Amino acid sequence: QFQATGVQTCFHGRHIAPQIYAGLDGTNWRLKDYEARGGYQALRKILGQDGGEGMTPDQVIAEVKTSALRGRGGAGFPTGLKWSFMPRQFPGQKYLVCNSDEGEPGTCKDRDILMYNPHIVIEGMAIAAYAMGISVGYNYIHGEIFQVYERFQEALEEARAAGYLGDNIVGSGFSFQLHAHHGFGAYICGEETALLESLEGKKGQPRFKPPFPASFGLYGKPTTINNTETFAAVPWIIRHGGQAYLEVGKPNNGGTKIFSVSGDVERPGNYEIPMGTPFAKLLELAGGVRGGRRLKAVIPGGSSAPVLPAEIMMDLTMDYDSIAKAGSMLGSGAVIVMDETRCMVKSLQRLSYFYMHESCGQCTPCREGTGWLWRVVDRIERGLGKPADLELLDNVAENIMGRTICALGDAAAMPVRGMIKHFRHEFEYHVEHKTCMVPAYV
Ligand code: L3W
Ligand code: SF4
Repeated sequence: QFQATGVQTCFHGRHIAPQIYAGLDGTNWRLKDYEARGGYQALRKILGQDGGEGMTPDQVIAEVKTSALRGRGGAGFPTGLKWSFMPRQFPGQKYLVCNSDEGEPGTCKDRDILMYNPHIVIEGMAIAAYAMGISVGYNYIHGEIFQVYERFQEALEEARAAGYLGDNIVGSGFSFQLHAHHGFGAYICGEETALLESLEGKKGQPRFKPPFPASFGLYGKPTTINNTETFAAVPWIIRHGGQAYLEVGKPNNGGTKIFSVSGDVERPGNYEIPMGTPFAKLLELAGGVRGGRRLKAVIPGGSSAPVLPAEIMMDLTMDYDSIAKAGSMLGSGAVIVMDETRCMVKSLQRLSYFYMHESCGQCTPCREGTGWLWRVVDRIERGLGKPADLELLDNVAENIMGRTICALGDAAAMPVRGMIKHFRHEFEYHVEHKTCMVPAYV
């Protein structure tokens, strides 16, 4: 499935200190394999099995806080802090939700985790449920990846049969029911509140925040939503300790991160490396720029992240703070590499089309603005642009940002501003010469 699309799966072995992908070979996803790798030991540990003392929910949350684990879905929000927002003594139902609605262009890490190491997500969710006193959870899986959904269902059945899910887990008295839900493929359902609406059976449109899901989530009840990779990081933290996880990465950026490297590299694929690893090292793991060409630019965190020119990117390390300081974001870790033959106008034309297509249409600046951005970039690309179009693009982007219900509006506007900031000369050339300055497109 992945190889058909030219992306190498996680078991190519070119990782650095992997925690989630460690030991995977493409076949060893079953419960017995996971247990042989030390799987479910963290859950057993907190539940006081195997002669241990167990851990209280507060101790589990404290360990996750120490680890400096940050949300792997895009925002990088501190996971331990998010878990501590959940009300403790809530009289009704609380929910735990895993966001596996991976749809960000360039991102293909979560489907790999679910396909080749599904039990690590189940264990991470069970630990999270224990820490927050939650008895029901859902994993919302992107609609277009049927095989992954089926694989996760099989893993759920194995975990239930072994007593790791359901009532009275491993005889501890703790109960957690976990279900899989198959989405329908809309990008916007990856936005956490649109996902909740969709899970409730409604049209997947974002809700206004606040209130945040921690106070008004699924069916209006307190809910914690984390990304697949975030949950997958938790068993390692519990087994080895938050401090050890923090030390694998760098301060405020604990642990490893999976990067989906695509575009003009020799070996596109998913690479798990410690936070703070130089970008140059990641590029080397991915085989370098394809055909020995010159690196031109990199989108470091999925299509919503502003593009960075090669000369800036080559000096950066792969972590939230380093990429943010350079004016972009680590996002979901999708690294899109562009070589010297790529036309930035053409690239932006495609990105703008995506956001116009995926806007849910609820708010005017996004619904109208994304279409406007695409039409202007499209006419520049086709040689019909006017000199005033660059200011117009900037103006439309500025008027979308911060004026919409969810982050999709900003995500559509930021790449436009990034492209024009760093590659203005290419847009001007298109307008003036009615053609492209990049040789491959002439
Ligand atoms: C309680 C508060 N909870 C924040 C929670 C909030 C959420 C998390 C982060 O956007 C980004 C976006 C995309 N009380 C809280 C609170 N929270 N303050 O913390 O919140 P936020 O608003 O910073 O981000 P978000 O709305 O979750 C996510 C970017 O990710 N993105 C998209 C990635 C797409 C995928 C994919 O396809 N797999 O991940 C890529 O970069 O642009 O900036 O849970 O509730 N006071
Ligand atoms: Fe919908 Fe766009 Fe508004 Fe988000 S910003 S709610 S996608 S119209």
